[in-house]
Amino acid sequence: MQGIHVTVLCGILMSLTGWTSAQHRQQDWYETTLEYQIYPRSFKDSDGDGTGDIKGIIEKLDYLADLGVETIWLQPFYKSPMRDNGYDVSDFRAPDPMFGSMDDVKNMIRAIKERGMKLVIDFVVNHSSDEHEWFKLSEQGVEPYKDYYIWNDGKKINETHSEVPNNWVSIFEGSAWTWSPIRKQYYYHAFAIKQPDLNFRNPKLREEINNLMRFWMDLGVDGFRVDAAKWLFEATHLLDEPIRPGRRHTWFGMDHIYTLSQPESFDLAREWRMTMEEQKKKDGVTKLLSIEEFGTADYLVKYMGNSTHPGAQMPFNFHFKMLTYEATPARIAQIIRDWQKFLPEGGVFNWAAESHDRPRLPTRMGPEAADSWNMLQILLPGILNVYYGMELGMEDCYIRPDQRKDAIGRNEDDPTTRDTSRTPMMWDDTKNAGFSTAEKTWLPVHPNYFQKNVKSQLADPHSHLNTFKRLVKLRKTPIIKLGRLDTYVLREWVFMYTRILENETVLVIVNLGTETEKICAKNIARDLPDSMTVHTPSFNSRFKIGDKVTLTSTGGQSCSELRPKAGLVLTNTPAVPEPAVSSSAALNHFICLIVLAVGISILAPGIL
Ligand SMILES: *[C@@H]1O[C@H](CO)[C@@H](O)[C@H](O)[C@H]1NC(C)=O
Ligand SMILES: *[C@@H]1O[C@H](CO)[C@@H](O)[C@H](O)[C@H]1NC(C)=O
Ligand SMILES: *[C@@H]1O[C@H](CO)[C@@H](O)[C@H](O)[C@H]1NC(C)=O
Ligand SMILES: CC(=O)N[C@H]1CO[C@H](CO)[C@@H](O)[C@@H]1O
Ligand SMILES: [Ca+2]
Ligand SMILES: [Ca+2]
Repeated sequence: MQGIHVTVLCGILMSLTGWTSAQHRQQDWYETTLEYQIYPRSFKDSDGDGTGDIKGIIEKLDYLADLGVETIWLQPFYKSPMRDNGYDVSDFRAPDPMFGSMDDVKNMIRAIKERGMKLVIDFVVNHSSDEHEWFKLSEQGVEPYKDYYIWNDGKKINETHSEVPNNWVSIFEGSAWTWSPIRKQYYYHAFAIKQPDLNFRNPKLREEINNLMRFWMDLGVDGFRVDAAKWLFEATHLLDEPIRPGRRHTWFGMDHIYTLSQPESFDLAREWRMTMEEQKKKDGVTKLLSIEEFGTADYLVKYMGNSTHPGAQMPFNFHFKMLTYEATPARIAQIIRDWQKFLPEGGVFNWAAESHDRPRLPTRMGPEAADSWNMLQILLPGILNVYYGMELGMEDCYIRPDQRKDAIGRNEDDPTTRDTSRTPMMWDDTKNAGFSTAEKTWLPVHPNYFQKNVKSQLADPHSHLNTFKRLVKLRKTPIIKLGRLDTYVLREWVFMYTRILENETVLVIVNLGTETEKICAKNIARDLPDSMTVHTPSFNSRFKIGDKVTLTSTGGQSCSELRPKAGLVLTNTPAVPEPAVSSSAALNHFICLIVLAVGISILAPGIL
């Protein structure tokens, strides 16, 4: 703990004085942060009701700190009637009792800070629940709430009747307009009837949302993640949306040119960032704005703004999440190069290969590829988002229709449910994987928990978890934080990249195919040495830490071979690297302590 405090103090000191290391630009905390995504229902149940909660998260913070997590992203925990898994918020300023009390939230924030970690929370402001106070007051026409939502008279048919304003449909059910008998107008809802959309064209509502951000930042929250930002604005002209030729008048049959991805959402991102920059002036800590919208890199970077008008530092990069075992190294290299090409100056990369909306990596790629994909992600530059359980190689779990909770795929004709990747975290081999003492958990625990759990993997030096931790340690060294990145397609199914800083090289090489492959890396990256040392092998690679790997077949040597789905992290440092604390980090610490001591003696001479 002491070390953490010194680091935190030094971080503050360095950012206050603008002091940077002689060699490298000082990076802000978010630029390389390892963010761990917690789905609160599924992480840890503290009270035995079968559902994860805030106290459960507090219990497991030491585990996360030990894992090397720097930022926690907590998915919705707000008060909600839970018609859409908590994405229908009835109070944006309080947790749902299912998850705990406001005191629990405050304790959690304090406990996160004590461990030197940051907290980012989900911000679900496309709509509220119709049970939210704002909606009830809006329905009654009470100011300032009157225009917090999108109201419309509809098309008048005769004296007593009107019909919906246009052909817009909701993704969940029928028309996107629902009649309020109280207000005698229609309100717009892109999702369920119980999820009226907020009106971001109303300055009063926008200020209300800015205040909401201030409320959470004052409590210690370090950032917000805004999911599905393409839903934030709708065109004001209310023209009908085109139905695609030969398709039906349903959400999936239409082109959503007026209800999705309106350009105003970029302005809104900049407005939110301004609110967050104001807060930074108060406490000196940069806040992280993360915006999710599916799109190509050139489109998503628009959310980042520019140096005078900054926007979201993290427009969520979805591209790895969509890949399956069919994704070729050429495709992976292209994703990385697109981001390299479009990233604005001063912008940072972000990566995420799993989420609560997609099947987990080992399910999409094959369980043998778990370590390889962790190598691939963890050693890239920028922000990395890790979905809980990824460190264990957790797989999707079959969920029978009678067990489903997701609003999508709840009925039997619709096989798509996202519940399969939302099952409880697996802590040990006791009942319910140590997640809960309940008879029945909210979703079933994956039956493989007796093998794949934190406790057993911590005890096994070759487990996914220990490999993950080793990679995370390497991630925190200067070469991964600052080194240059070059990607290569070595063979049709072998992907590799190098990270180079001064005279040091890290080579990540993964075989994503189904055959054993020769890895003659020097053929395409000529500056590489003839052979390198294994820093981290995947569990299925047959290599050990410290082994030599030959990368060329010149001079009577023969290139090493890599098994299907196996991966290696290689270095050019001869001895087995000890990435824990580099000497320059130790020196920084030392200088900081001196500066700190001098600072204290100047500010408070009485103490020393
Ligand atoms: C108005 O239109 C509605 C719906 O078509 C119809 O049921 C109703 O009888 C009409 N009322 C009058 C006064 O014409
Ligand atoms: C930065 O973005 C703002 C807002 O879009 C724009 O007005 C301004 O011209 C941009 N500045 C530069 C240097 O591109
Ligand atoms: C890199 O240079 C440093 C300083 O000259 C030296 O100590 C170190 O051994 C070199 N490392 C490699 C991998 O060559
Ligand atoms: C920006 C925002 O709040 N988007 C939300 C819109 O609604 C869907 C469905 O509830 C959520 O998943 C998004 O987070
Ligand atoms: Ca609980
Ligand atoms: Ca909207």
